[in-house]
Amino acid sequence: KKVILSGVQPSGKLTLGNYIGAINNWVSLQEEYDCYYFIADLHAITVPQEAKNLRKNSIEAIAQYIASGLDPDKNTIFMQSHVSAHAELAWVLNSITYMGELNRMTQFKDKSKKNEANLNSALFTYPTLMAADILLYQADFVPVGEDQKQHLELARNLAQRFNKRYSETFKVPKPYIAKVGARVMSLQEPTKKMSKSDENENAYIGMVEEPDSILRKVKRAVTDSVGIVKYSDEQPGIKNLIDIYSKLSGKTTEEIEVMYEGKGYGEFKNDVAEVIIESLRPVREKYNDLLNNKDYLEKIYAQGADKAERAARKTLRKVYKKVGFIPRK
Ligand code: AQP
Repeated sequence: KKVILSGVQPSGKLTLGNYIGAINNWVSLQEEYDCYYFIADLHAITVPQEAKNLRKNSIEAIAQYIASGLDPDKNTIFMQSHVSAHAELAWVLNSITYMGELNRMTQFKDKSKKNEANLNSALFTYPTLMAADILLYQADFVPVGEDQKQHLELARNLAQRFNKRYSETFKVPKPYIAKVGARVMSLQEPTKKMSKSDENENAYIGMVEEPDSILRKVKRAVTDSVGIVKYSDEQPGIKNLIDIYSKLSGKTTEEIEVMYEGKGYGEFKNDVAEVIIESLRPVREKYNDLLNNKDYLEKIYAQGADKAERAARKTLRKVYKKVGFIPRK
C-alpha cells in the first residue's frame, strides 16, 4: 500500500476548516492507503502555547480524529512528540537546508508579522520539521491545502538533495489533491482563511461546537449589501457560505444559487447553519463519548506511537549511518 501522512496542529480547537479541508478527506483514504495521522504538537509550540491548553487541545484533537471516522485499527494515529525521530531527523535536515529557502516561505513571513514579539527560530525552521515528518515514513502522498504546498515543495527538494549528496534514502513525496476540499474562509473576514488561532471566536466554527453557538456565528457572519445569494468573488462572505453548504451537502454551487433565487440572506444563513449542525452532529456525539473514555484514547495513541516509531527508526538509522554517525552498539 502507498503511504499517506498528514497532521493538524493542536494550536487551538479544530475548526470546520480542518474538517472540510483535511480530516473529512482523510476518512476516505483509510481503506486504500497506509495512513499516518498525527497531532503536530512539536509544530504547535512555534507560537506561544499555554501548557495546560496544549495538553487539552492535543487529547481533544485525537478524539476528534476518531470521532470523524478515522479507524484506529486502519490508521496510525499518534502524537508527534511521542516519536522523537521527528525532531532528530529535522536536525539533520536543517544541516542541508539553506537560510534563503526558509526565508522565502510565505507562512513564515505571515506568521512572523503576527508574532513579532516572539520571533523564535523554531518558527523559522518549521518547514524542515515538516519535511522530517513526511520523509521519515517514506510517504508517497501528502494531502495538503494550498497554504502548505510551498512547504511540501521544500520537503521534496530536501529529499532529492539528501539522496544526491549521500545516496538514495528518501522517497520523494507528492501532493495529494483531494477531490473535495476547499479553503474555508473566516466568517468575519472572508478573504482570510478560517484559522483556529484567530483571536476572534466568531471567525471560526469548531468541529464539535454546540448547535446554538454554530447558528449564532453563522447568523453573524459578514456578508454584503448586494442581497443576492450568488457565487461571486465580489461577495466573498456569501461565496464562503455557499462553499461550506456545497462541501457538506454535495450540492453544486449552481444548485444552491438556484435554490435561493429571490430569497434573503436570513433564510440562507439559517439553512447553512442547519447543514453544518447536522453534518457535525454525529462527530460531536461520538466525540463526547470518547472524552469520557480517556483510557481508550490513551491506548490508541500509545499503540499509534509504537507503530510510527518502528517505521521512523528504520529511516533515521539509515540517515544517521549515511551522514557518518557511529552506530550505538
Ligand atoms: N480554513 C481552512 N480551510 C481548509 N483547510 C484548512 N486547513 C486548515 N485551515 C483550513 C487544513 O487543515 C490541515 C491542518 O492545518 P494545521 O492545523 O496544521 O495548520 P494551519 O493550516 O495553520 O491551520 P490553522 O487552523 O490556521 O492553524 P493556526 O491558526 O494555528 O495556524 C492542513 O491540511 C490545512 O491545509
